[in-house]
Amino acid sequence: MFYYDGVRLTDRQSVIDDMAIQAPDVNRVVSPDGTVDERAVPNLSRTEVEELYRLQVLARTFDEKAVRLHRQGRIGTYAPLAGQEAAQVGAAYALEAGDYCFPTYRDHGIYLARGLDLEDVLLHLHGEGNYVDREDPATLRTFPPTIPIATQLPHAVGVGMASDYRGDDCASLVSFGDGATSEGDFHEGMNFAGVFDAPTVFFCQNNHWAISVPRERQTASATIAQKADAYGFEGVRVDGNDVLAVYAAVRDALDAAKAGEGPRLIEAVTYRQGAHTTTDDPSKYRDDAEVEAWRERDPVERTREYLEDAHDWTDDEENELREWAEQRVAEAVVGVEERTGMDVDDIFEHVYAEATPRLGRQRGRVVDDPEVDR
Ligand SMILES: Cc1ncc(C[n+]2csc(CCOP(=O)(O)OP(=O)(O)O)c2C)c(N)n1
Ligand SMILES: [Mg+2]
Repeated sequence: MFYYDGVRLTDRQSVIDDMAIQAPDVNRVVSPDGTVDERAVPNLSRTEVEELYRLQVLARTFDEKAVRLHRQGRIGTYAPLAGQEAAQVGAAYALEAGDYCFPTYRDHGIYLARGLDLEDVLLHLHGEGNYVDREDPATLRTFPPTIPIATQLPHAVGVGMASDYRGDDCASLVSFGDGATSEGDFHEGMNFAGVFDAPTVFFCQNNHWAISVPRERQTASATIAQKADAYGFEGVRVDGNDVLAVYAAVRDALDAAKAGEGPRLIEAVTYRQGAHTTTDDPSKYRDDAEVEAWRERDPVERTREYLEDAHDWTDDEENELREWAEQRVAEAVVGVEERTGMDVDDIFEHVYAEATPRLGRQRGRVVDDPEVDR
């Protein structure tokens, strides 16, 4: 059992509130119990809803494989996305090709939904490539994942403002976590966006943890969405495990941004089912009961049940999809492992346009070192 300031972590009010099926301030289309708010269902065809499900299954399958690959020493440290599939896929699916997207280290689902090849995502985890190497970055409009927390927010606002000045009909979407809201860059980005009416959607995946720091130690605000008030624009809360609700909220915010209505903050209430990364052990700081309670609200399951009820999704279609996902992931692993790999001195690339003297000296030492396995 884990306590913070005498409060048992599983009894935390915000976690209980966020789990409440009828929490009044959380927008939902499909409730955890399967009830559908028909008025809120976005206008998507069966094929499109199927695509939202297919991408979540692919993300989950990829995620499970990546954790195993790390355990076998075949990739570097990995940040699992399990539990956040609906948030990531729903948000990325709402983007149009011309929009810009700024994901983080946990957003593998955003990359997949944005159309990146699985191999490109895996390549980065191999220590090679930066997600966009094999694509034309100008057409992809999706940036490499940011690891320094919140630094991507001012970038996304800058890109939004630039698009606005140029009169381009597009918006930028920036993804970040609950922990990122404590960073200066969060406030600077939000402030600029509010003052300059940037067409930027701030998409916060509140997964209730920032490594071992629980949500209520992150901020004394009742919600993350309400932080938008201070910057003069709207903040909304959405059930992050409800893919249709996430899609609808992000689509609405992007449309408003493109119509000149300025920025919006979306708090997607979700949960990090796994470890922070494959080098973290969450059993040291959180109760299994909390994890179990959120597993019962699994986003992938919820979408499948909705597809069955609303679109007669069959067992055969389900089995076919699962096999397809397993095969796609297996092929990507083979494809990446067959590559010859990178040269050790490549690690000195991509920091500065021209190496600084110190970096040059370091590179020289590595290149000359007979111990380095090239
Ligand atoms: C500027 C900065 N400070 C600290 C860290 C170390 N760090 C890595 S992940 C993380 C927690 C981030 O939590 P959150 O924003 O909620 O995202 P999540 O990992 O839950 O997706 C921290 C503090 C970092 N990467 N960058
Ligand atoms: Mg978090």
